Amino acid sequence: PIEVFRKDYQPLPYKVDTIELDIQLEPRKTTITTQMTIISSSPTVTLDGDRSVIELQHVLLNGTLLQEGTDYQVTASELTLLQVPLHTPFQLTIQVTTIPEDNTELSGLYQDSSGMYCTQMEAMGFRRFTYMADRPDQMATFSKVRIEADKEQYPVLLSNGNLLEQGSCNDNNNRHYAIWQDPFPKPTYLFAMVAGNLGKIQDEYTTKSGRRVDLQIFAEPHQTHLLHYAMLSLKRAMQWDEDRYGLEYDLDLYNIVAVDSFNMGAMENKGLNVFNTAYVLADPATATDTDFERVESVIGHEYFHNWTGNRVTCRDWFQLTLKEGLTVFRDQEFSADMNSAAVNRIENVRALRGRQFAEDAGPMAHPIRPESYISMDNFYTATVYSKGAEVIRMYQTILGVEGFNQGLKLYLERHDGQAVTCDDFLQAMADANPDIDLTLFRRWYSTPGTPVVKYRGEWNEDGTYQLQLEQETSDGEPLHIPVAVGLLDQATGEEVVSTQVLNLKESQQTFTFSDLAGPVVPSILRTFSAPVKLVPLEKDNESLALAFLAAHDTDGFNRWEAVQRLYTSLIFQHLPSKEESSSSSWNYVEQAFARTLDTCLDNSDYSISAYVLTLPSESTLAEEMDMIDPIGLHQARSTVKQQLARRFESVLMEKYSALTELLSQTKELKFDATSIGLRRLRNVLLDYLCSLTDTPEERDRAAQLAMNHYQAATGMTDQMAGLSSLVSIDTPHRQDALDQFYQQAVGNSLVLNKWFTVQALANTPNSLETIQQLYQHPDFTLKNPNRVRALVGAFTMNAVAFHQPAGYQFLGDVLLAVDALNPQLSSRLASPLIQWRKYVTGKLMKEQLERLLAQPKLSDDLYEITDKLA
Ligand code: B3K
Ligand code: ZN
Repeated sequence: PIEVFRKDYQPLPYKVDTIELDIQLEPRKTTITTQMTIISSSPTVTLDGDRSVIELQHVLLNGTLLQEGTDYQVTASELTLLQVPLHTPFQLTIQVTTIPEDNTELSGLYQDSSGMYCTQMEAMGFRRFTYMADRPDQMATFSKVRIEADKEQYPVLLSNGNLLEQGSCNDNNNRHYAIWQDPFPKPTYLFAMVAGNLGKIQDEYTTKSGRRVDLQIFAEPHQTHLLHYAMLSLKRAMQWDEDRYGLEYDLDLYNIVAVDSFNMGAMENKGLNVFNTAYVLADPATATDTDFERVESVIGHEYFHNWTGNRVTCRDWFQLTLKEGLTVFRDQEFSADMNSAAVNRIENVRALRGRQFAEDAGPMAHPIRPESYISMDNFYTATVYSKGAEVIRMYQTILGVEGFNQGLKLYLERHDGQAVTCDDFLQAMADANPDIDLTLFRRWYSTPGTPVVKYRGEWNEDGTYQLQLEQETSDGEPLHIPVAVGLLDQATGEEVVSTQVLNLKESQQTFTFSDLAGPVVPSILRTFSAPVKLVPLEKDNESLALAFLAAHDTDGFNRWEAVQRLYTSLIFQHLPSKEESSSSSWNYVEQAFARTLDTCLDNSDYSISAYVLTLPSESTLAEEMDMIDPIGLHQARSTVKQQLARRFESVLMEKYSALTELLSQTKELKFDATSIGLRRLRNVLLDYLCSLTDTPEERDRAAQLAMNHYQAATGMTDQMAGLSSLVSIDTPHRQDALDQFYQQAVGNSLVLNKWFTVQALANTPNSLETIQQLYQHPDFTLKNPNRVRALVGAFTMNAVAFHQPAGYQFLGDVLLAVDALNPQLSSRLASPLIQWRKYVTGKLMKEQLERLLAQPKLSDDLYEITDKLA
């Protein structure tokens, strides 16, 4: 395997100006003819191409057939032309053949399980399609893309841009063709084509300057009724980008295609997004509220890429966060505006802590702009995406919304049509905001690891309050950290200093607040203003202060955060290694829980209440530990959950019933923030109530409740909540409900995935056996990444099933099987082993890594991950 370094970037010595593609789809033999106009300043031209999937047929230069050996050379990954005209444009024609039916990696041109042909080119799939300079700074105009296929089997033929022409083939009436043209130059990774038997829904959108855009979303014909929410989300996203950033769509057509076998969430190909079905298909009967939220955000994300990614793209793949961090930030702001900003922030931070913090603390830690890679596909990480989005958010926090918007405007104007770097982005932000110094801020792009910010406050009798902040970073040098702070009066709980942003730029800095009437309690890092860990320098009164913030903080995020911290310390006291637990911890939690529960129906922030009542996840808790005992942690968390359930059983039941009543008042299922919040809250209460299963009577009661919940459910959210509770209870209802759900899933692959997941997550002593049986189930297949994630991905989150010798062994077996088919998928599935050093069972986890490394035929993707880990 070859490691590529950021510092080695070199511009290409030639440029491909225009490309014409002719794609002939025939069973087990696709022929691709590429014609390009090239101008070169070097006598040799080297193109990328993967000989393991494409077979070179011939090469012509200005119409003359070239000879292998004398005119060109081919290696496993390159085609080199040995003598090309200098500084004058020449025509290169290359013909290759390939068998998309055999492409199980789902990169390049492949066939979906439904039979349609589709492409995934990012990051380096184009070289698995034909020979070309397959890198993002090579932007060419795809002036003509002709696709030809069997008319009956593949009635729909799509590519980027505008449809120029379509019709039957003269020489063969069973075949037809379509010709597409994309007026915008683009890198290879944004090329796409699709051929299939697809149904669609259509709509239109008129941009603020009057461009009429046709919107089409395609899926398998029996699924088109599931596309309406995606269409609604698309129109909202188009409107929002105009309103918020003045950005309009730039073609007359916007196409989206839903594909069942897809490695990632979706792909922003110019004018032709390709989506994983899981992020585009949704209706109340088959999708949960979270699925709906995800459809909205991914539809938004891919749409927003049209400006941040497509119009302005990355110079090289090390700059990936330039488009991904920025676009995730944009989709987060979109979701925040469409739903609830506070809820959205909590969800995003939960995700960041659960995944990115672990990545940053382990051997795969990398800056948001990595320095090297073996397989670029391994760097589509939580760090590049989620931490990258936090870095963009910090610009906005430091510059203010107006300053940030000016910077973004300048960036897009200055670099429209270019492939640029993170430095260019920072420069635009700096130039648009000359009064603010961003010099130190640059270090966020090169510093891995989660910084720790420590604080200590001191109240003085002269009415001043001094807040001392310290920072620890992975290289010991300071970062520019915006710390949003507010102060609350200790006596009244009222906010006396509203949120202001302190710019922490040194290792240690003291900030003074004056004219205060009395002692104050600080609320620090409001709305999580920087991706750091916040810890007090003195632990003494921490819980007291947290309890105060839990009750009084005006910042919704920090109120939630305070309660989370209280839960965390209580849960940690129940770890097997801890001998004592303090009653004060329990009292603080009890108070905060009681207050939230008592008032949870008084205002419409149901989702916030739901999240406040939810204990931190095992992965978030694990992040706070030096040594992780996963089973002990799982039990400690369960114990606290049961204690709370027992202590508050009657109130939980009372609120549960009240919510049931509220929800039953509206007949039709609604998906506004309030309705989602009501369901979310009721399902959290259900989860507590169903955790009480110590005695046979309790078990019966819990099973009955869960079964009723499941059967009375009006949509997938409640159905899944009922079923999730039920599968963890030892009751005959369990199998009945699962069988019933299976019947319901027939014909819907996404619902079937839920059937696998709910069982893989079940909290039962023999869950591993169940999972291994499901692995043999006729509906299980390694060829569909969604199915694999539904079972195996979920399995690795089930502590009891996964963290045992047989569990690790099972993951090792699966990784080997998957790696032979789909390396992108296998390397992602390996990430639960990432922090083995921190686990008490680490030795056993490492054994699996070593076992993988000993394999002769490991993919580069999985090799890179396992080698770094082991
Ligand atoms: N840009 C794609 C990711 C492609 C992944 C390649 N392994 C999805 C997105 O972030 O929008
Ligand atoms: Zn993206």
